[in-house]
Amino acid sequence: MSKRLDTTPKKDEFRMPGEFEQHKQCWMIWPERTDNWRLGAKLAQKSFAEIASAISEFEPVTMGVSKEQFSNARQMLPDYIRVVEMASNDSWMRDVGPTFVINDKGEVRAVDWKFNSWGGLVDGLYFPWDQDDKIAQKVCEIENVDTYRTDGFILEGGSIHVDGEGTCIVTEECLLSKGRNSHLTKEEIEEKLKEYLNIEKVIWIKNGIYNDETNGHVDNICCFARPGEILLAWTDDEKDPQYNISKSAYDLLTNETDVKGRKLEIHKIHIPNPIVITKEESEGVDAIDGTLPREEGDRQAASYINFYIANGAIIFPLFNDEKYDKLAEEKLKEVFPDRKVVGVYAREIILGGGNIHCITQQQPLGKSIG
Ligand code: KQY
Repeated sequence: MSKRLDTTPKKDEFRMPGEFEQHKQCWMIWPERTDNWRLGAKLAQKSFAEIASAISEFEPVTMGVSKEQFSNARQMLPDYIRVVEMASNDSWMRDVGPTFVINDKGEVRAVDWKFNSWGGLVDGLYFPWDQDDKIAQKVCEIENVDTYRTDGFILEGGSIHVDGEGTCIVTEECLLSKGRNSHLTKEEIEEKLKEYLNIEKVIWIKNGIYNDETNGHVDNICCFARPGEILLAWTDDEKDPQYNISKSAYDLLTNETDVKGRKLEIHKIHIPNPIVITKEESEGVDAIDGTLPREEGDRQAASYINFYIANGAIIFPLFNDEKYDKLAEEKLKEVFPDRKVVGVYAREIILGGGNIHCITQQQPLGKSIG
């Protein structure tokens, strides 16, 4: 049985592990909404199936699927991927799923953040979001994991990255956005992160990737490879609007230390050449009031940082970019010499507003019941 707890992970000595620590499994949600995914979501489903299959070479994958899509998903996914019926509003497990925390005994619990579609009625991406806000609890019911619910504090999993040793990175653009916790000061938000992730230091970079519809989630611009080491999305093109954003993050991170006093080693990964929505792609998306439109010519927030760290592997997005796909792969191999680096073509995912990290959520290997 999964219980709601009224303490906090910090009080109970549970911490969020780094993504590079060992996993029990990966969670995903099947895409189907036709106002976000073009051509009835068929192409996105194929991409999600490819990503799930790539991850399942390294750790078990569970896919949440609506009752309408259950049979289709079941036949599109290999047998060894577990498929469970789960209502949702879309398919961003990183943001709507639980943030798992562990303690020194290997017990696993989870934080169930309140979710409001990346900005609620201020600048949220679709309405309603009531089913998405129940996903974390549903996952934890299936896994018999007790949860900390943060009513009164809104957060998505893609807006935080931790090193598992007490340091967290976030962007001001996202965590201080009007549509999330505008009733709280920056210091109060920092206190919430400290309580629920059991960290002691928050590093605030200013912005995320240019034009990122999540108000600049950190998981698209930088992440920890391991404690003390960071990967940062970069461009050498000073005319690109991404240049000043990445330069400002680089300067800030270069002068920062983590909670243990270590200087951060920063690895730059160049973004792909600009990716824009074509006329055909735009016309394939249903227009619905209340959902962010997908318009021809819109630049996508494409970045290779949006990869998933699986047990023994890195699953990263490819964009068919002749130069930068290869460079990203080489850099990832250099930074993660002990992991297999696997690229999966992910244009369909970026057209929906995110990438591989945004559609996955790791569950740490602990000794949770069930
Ligand atoms: O990138 C993400 N973490 C989520 C993007 C949501 C896009 C909704 N259309």
